[in-house]
Amino acid sequence: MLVSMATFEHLPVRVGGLAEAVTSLGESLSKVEDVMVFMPVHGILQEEETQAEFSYPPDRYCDFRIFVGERIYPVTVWETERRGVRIFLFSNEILDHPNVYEPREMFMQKMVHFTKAVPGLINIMLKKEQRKPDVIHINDWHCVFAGRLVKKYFDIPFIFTIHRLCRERISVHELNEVNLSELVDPRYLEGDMFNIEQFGGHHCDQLTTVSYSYLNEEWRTFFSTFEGKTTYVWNGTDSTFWNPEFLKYTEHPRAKRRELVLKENGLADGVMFFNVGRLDTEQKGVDIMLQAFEMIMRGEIPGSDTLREKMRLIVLGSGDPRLENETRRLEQRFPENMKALLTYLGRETTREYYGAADFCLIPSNFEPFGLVQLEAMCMGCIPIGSRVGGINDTILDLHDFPEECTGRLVPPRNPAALARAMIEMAQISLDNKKQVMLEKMRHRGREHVIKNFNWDKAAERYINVYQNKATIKLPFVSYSEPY
Ligand code: NHF
Repeated sequence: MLVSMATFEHLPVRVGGLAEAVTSLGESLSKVEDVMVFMPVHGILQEEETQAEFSYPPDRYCDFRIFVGERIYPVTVWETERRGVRIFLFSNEILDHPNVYEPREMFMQKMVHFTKAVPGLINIMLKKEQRKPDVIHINDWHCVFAGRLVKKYFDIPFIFTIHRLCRERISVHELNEVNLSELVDPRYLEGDMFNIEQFGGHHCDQLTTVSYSYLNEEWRTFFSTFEGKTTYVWNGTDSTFWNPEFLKYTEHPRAKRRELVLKENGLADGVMFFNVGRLDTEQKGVDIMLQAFEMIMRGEIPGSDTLREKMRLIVLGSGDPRLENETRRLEQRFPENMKALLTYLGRETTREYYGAADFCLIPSNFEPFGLVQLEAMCMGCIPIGSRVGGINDTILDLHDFPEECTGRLVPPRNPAALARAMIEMAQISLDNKKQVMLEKMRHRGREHVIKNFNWDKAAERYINVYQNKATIKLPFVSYSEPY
């Protein structure tokens, strides 16, 4: 089968988890199928990272023109390769813009150019290679219109994966302006606007999202409309990279590594909690975590008066300036307990933190899948996460599954509940009699991820989706499906 994947992110272009997901999936699919990726070039052609990631220099695959509004734009498609995947990078004055999603006006233009350029490439591919993709796998709403046109003009099945619902709408006027009125379908209009994900859901052959719980949570609001052609495919993670064997202090026991890492950050040894990722309120719930930590430090949570001295929190990531300020404020208030690293330190350094911390906090308000909990479990760092989306599907909770547990789940948007779980886990970690139990939990976490959440498994399931063999039946239940 020739699988084509359309996306706005693929390493080295990385804004969020989408890049990791598409890159890793492509790589795993390419072990069994022919895979090509279509992406706007986002101005990365000359960059060092591109040269390291892709075979270089790329070949000029083709040139053609597209009509947008009253203008004709040239498009060049560059072809390169990464670990068995053919990568097609679309370039012109709009598609070269280095920002992926901003500003909105530029991003919308990029989407329009990409929509028109993808069928342009397939047309040329038909002539050059006498073949066309057997499926087009669309990742997130930005590529939906390209999927629709490819299906319409080349009769290629269109698979739509929602990595995160964005509920983005576009006006009929905007589409008319760029001569895409053929996409306007009165059935999906809400006034003058239409919802692009709804449109994608209606036109695709198969609709997927990235976890069972997210599908369940958004069933009523979105997915139920597409019952019968909808399913979920879990993401995976690369357990060969997220591996304690590669740690700088790998020969030391975990407690020693923690002591060293805390010392590097100017903190004395204690119970170490770690949070990594984008500082964001809407999805990632970082504000909830900061509130929970403050409640503990103020002694407001049962048990915290005796334990607060020992609590350590390291926050690694940047984002919303208000949250950055709030994180700094707490750090200044509790300098012996907290360290804020408001930056991105790269995967290798992040791995050192997972390899040293006792617990990883994932306080998301919603999370379609989430990769942090998998990375943490791979590194023996016990996750404490919200009972939502992929976090709920991947962590086996201490109280729900006493024999099989890999972490702790707490209700979302609830700082007191998170704080109580942190105290509970800190008490366990300080109890000598419970060390063996914690060790087992760390070990099981890594095994659980390796077995159930790897990209080869995801690729296998996507192939079933491409062949129309995977849908799930109602009714839903409120807990995860068995693995
Ligand atoms: O892991 C890749 C990622 C997910 O939960 C994540 C998200 C965006 O919000 O599928 O996409």
